[in-house]
Amino acid sequence: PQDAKWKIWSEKNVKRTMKKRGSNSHKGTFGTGLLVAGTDEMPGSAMLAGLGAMKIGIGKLVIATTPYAASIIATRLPEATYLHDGLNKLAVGTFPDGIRAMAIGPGLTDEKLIDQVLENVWEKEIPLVIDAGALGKREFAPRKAPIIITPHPGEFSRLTGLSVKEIEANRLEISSQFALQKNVIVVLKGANTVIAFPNGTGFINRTGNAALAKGGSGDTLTGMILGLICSESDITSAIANAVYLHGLCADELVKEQNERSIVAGDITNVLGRVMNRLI
Ligand code: NPW
Ligand code: AMP
Ligand code: MG
Repeated sequence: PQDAKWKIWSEKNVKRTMKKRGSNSHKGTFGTGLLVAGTDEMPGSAMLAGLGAMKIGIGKLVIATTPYAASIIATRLPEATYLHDGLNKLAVGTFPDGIRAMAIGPGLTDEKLIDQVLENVWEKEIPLVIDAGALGKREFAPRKAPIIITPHPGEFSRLTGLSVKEIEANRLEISSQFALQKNVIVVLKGANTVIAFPNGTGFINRTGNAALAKGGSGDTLTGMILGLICSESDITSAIANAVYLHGLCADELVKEQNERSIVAGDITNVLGRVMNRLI
């Protein structure tokens, strides 16, 4: 990028900002995250996000989802705990204790309930990741704790009213303007994912490839972002590292398999291997 306010997030940055866990650390050190995701029709979205959060190092994870989705997810992710009918419970204000960060959206469809949940968490001082089904057009009222939105260009088009073509032609400027105007952190996905901060600065990510152009990749990323903002102290590098590692896993996977055959669930299978090279 020509502009000094934009920086490419590099391997060097990852190595500088991600550290080994302290030998005296315990699960409480790495925080409890709340993932609000998944429906009976899309249980996999919550499973993929859950795997992302847990395999990147979160301490504990609560998944608010339907009982049916929970029963499926728990077979692959018994390490998480579940808030049955979580969307309904959170909508009436029942909120689990000790939550350090929250992500909402993958696989969700009930806009009315989502809006109620968002209203209830708006005053809570925890970082909030908003993705997929929770990315409806909204005002983004002032909030003390950070808001991170993770749209793909189609979702960003719905949020901004601009066409996908306009967005793709001007990714840096448009995401940066939105971040500044709404005071949110924008993760505009797609090849060369852009991370724009409300202070006008931003990062560009160079990892990742077309193997990620498949259902569930974004859900996995949302979980990875939740996992790192919960377990790392600096939110800026936590978001950038999650995006970097998500792409790096895909770059690792294409060494062994054709990009067509890679599925979103493969991403977290190699996450531990790629992190071992960096941390
Ligand atoms: P097109 O098709 O290119 O003309 P939607 P979604 C447009 C859940 N999932 N990247 C595109 O236009 C998610 O979590 C569950 C992507 C189309 O009009 C959500 O809750 C899975 N799209 C829900 O499904 C696996 C682009 O945007 C629209 C684009 C819907 O999410 C799959 C697509 O967006 C999925 O993750 C771009 N670069 N550019 C599961 N296994 O449970 C333009 N578009 O309608 O929000 O659909 O992203 O699939
Ligand atoms: P979603 O559309 O929400 O499932 O998110 C897709 C994820 O895959 C995002 O993290 C994108 O950045 C990533 N992705 C999709 N296509 C590509 C591509 N061609 N190159 C790099 N990353 C991609
Ligand atoms: Mg998505």
